[in-house]
Amino acid sequence: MSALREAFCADLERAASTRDLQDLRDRYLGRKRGRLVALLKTLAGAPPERRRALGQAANALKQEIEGELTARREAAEKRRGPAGAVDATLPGRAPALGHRHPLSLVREEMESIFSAIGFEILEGPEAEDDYHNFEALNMPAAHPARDMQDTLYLDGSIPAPGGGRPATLLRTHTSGMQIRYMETHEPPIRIIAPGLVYRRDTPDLTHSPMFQQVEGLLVGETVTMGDLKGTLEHFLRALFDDDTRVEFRPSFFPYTEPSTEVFITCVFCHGDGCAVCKQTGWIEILGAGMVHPAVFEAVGYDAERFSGWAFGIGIDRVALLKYRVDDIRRFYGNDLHLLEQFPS
Ligand code: 2NL
Repeated sequence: MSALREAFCADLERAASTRDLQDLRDRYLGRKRGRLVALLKTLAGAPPERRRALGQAANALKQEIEGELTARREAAEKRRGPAGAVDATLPGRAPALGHRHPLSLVREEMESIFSAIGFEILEGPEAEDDYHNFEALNMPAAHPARDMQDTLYLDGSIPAPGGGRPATLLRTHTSGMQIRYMETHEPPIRIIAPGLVYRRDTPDLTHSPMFQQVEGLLVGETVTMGDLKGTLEHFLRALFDDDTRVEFRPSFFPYTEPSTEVFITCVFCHGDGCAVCKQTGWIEILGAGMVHPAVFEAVGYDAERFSGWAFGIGIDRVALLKYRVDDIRRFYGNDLHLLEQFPS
């Protein structure tokens, strides 16, 4: 009898849940296989003069066990609160973390490469005025780049042929921020301007009316095309591969002279020739050049004293190449199957 009592006490000590308590009740008090029932049965074979005392002791033990089990269960229920209530003692569910957007990953990588070599990061408005987006960049009123085909105007402010009120528009590049910075700061300057830009384009595999760009600008007294080439080569090798080769070919932009379009060895075939690089082994990755004197004049810099270089690179295009994504529209589709593949 006392052995049974000790066994029960030990088991009760180990019971951790209401489930364990129910198990204990079955094992000790169960009608068919309960240990107490088994004990009562053995009493039938005890000497008649002791049977009564043993029966009483067994009943007392039964009540004690029942009492203990009930007390434990009630204590557990009290901790848990009313039925259906939250069990505050359960471990919490881990919150689902979001993921970095591939375009954010590429933008942050570009920002950290330029931060490390002393460039400041600028942010500014997506709604821009005609002057900072075009005029100050040597693109006068009749310039084809200002064509309504390319620019999204705001408030129906499409410029009237004879002038009228100044147009506001969605910036077609982030140059406006750099113009504003030059208006308020003297050289030397080293800045990059990342952000969303807008063009009136029909979406397809490689075009989106909204995309992201990083522009960079460096101005000082002795800045040369050699500085441009060395810095951009460093940038592109840090962004892609250490052994990426970089080629500078002549080009034209209204705001730089001379201008260059910059190619890297194809990230898919490493120069052997494939479908992506159209068998050339090279991929065009950015545009750049020496800042046009007309831009310096617009911001009040002495173009005889100062020189500088600038570049512009599309974040989307880099992300397509780096992450082997086949369609720029995927970056703006909010599709979790794409987004969940990138880190938190
Ligand atoms: C491209 C390349 C480019 C710039 C952007 C720039 C900015 C200022 C002054 C001079 Cl404030 N230039 N930006 C220069 C060269 C190229 O973009 O592929 N654009 C579509």
